[in-house]
Amino acid sequence: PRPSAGVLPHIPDDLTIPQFQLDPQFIDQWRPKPLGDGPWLIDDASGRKVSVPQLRERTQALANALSTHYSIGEGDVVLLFSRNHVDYPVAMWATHRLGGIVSPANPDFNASELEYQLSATNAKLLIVHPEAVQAALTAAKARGLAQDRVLVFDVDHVKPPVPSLVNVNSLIQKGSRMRNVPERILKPGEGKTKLALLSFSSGTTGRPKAVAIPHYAVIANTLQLSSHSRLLDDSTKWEDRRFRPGDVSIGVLPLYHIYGLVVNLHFMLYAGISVVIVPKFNFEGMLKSIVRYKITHLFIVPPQAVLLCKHPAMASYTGKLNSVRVIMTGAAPLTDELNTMLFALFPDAHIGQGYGMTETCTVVTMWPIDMKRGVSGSAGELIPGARIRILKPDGSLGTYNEVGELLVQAPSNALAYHGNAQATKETFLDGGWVRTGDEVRMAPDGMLWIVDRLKEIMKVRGFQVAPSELEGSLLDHPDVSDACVVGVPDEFSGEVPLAFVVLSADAAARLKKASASASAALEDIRASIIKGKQASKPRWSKYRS
Ligand code: AYL
Repeated sequence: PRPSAGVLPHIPDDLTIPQFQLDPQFIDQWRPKPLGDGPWLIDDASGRKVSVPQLRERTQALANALSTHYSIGEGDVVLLFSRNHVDYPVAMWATHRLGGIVSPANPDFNASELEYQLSATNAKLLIVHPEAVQAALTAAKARGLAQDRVLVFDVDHVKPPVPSLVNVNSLIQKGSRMRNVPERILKPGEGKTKLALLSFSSGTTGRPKAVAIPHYAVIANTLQLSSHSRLLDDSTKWEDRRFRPGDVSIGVLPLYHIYGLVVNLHFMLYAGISVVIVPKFNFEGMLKSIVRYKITHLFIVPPQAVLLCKHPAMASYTGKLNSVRVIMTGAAPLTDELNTMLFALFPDAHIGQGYGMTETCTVVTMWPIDMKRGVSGSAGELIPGARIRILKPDGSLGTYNEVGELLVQAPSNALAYHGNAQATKETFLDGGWVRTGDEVRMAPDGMLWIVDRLKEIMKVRGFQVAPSELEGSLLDHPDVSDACVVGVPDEFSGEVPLAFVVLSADAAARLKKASASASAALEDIRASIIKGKQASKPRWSKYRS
């Protein structure tokens, strides 16, 4: 660490996430005093605010109902299949209060993708967004889960397609009239192994796997970020603070992904910063909300930076976005060009990158907080508590300026791939080191540069895409006998998949015939053009199929 780096405080290993995040005896002990009665979670569309004490009450009430009516308890997995929602954290923390584990899923999954996650986690209950009900019911049925194990978040003006399903709000009402169920208390040290989350990641290869994340990991990363950003250091002047109680961030990142969940929810609330909860990212909607809520903090992925730099709607927002003081991108590389454009667009803001992965329960490096801007192109410096090794291709350890695979040891590291000993052995090494599959170089000034991705995974709009999963889908098609998927660069998405396929003999024969007809059609058209006549429609349509 540089001499000016933050000091890591004690990381409690006997607290659950909701105790740490919601209970005044813990949160008030460490975090800076909030301003007024904030921070809040704010529903983007309605502007409805929920304070931390209200979150605590709703969490307790839902825990009462989940325990009494659904018998959720020690070790049970609750799968959240939803867009962002103000009750998303309530559902998560209620499960934690009961000793349960939360597995967050991408709300755009189809029924078979969800079924895979349900089966990998052996989930007992699904809490879903009304738009995701159909897929949830199909997947639940395939897994033999009864329909009444699907609960629905309440969304104004959106009626769930199956009215008989129970909604979360009514359960909270019921639970608030019940006697409080006892909460799960951890023994000293137990936080390091007691699972809180099963988040999905492919790691270095193959299909997504359930990453076993204990309570301690989320608390650790929150405190690491706090110390990196000098949140707990009273000597940092107010004007120099990047994160101040009373600030407002916008939650356009999905909460089912670790970046949104840890950085934009747990770290923000801990820092006393409110979060505007946005169910679905929409660029012009985000601009309107930045103005409406005077947003100070933007946590985004590079494609959203592309929009900020290049979207035509930005023309009508000149001078209107100056409430924004901090912009952090992460989850995929940010090009030098975009970095420079962002600096020009927000000349007064602190702008930089963070780097990390689901397996390290989020942030490993971040731009140096005492610098106004990160070094363009660099992922920043290690945050307190994180240690790295650089493994050179010959198997020896590298030093500054040498390129090799990054290994990370951090208090926030996950424990394993749940139920997958083989994959665990390859990624979670002895001594608590996680293999990242990223090729990096550390400059002598402590800045980390991500040089390349050694692993098979591609990053499409910041999301992991496993080529092997797409190859598997292609191989399911009767006309395909082999397939290979690679990533190709794309200005907006970072990367997009490109598939090469070998057709089955039968399909190849059909294609040959079709292309012979297509060439004949083209010949006809060319001939007719040469003759100065337009190709007649009926003749063309004969070949089109
Ligand atoms: P997962 N630059 C280049 N590649 C990156 C960066 C970055 N700044 N951040 C993440 N990646 C890639 O689990 C890298 O290949 O991320 C890494 O192994 O979906 C992979 O993404 C991890 O993919 C932040 C903001 C961490 C975001 C994140 C993303 C964590 C989840 C820290 O400050």
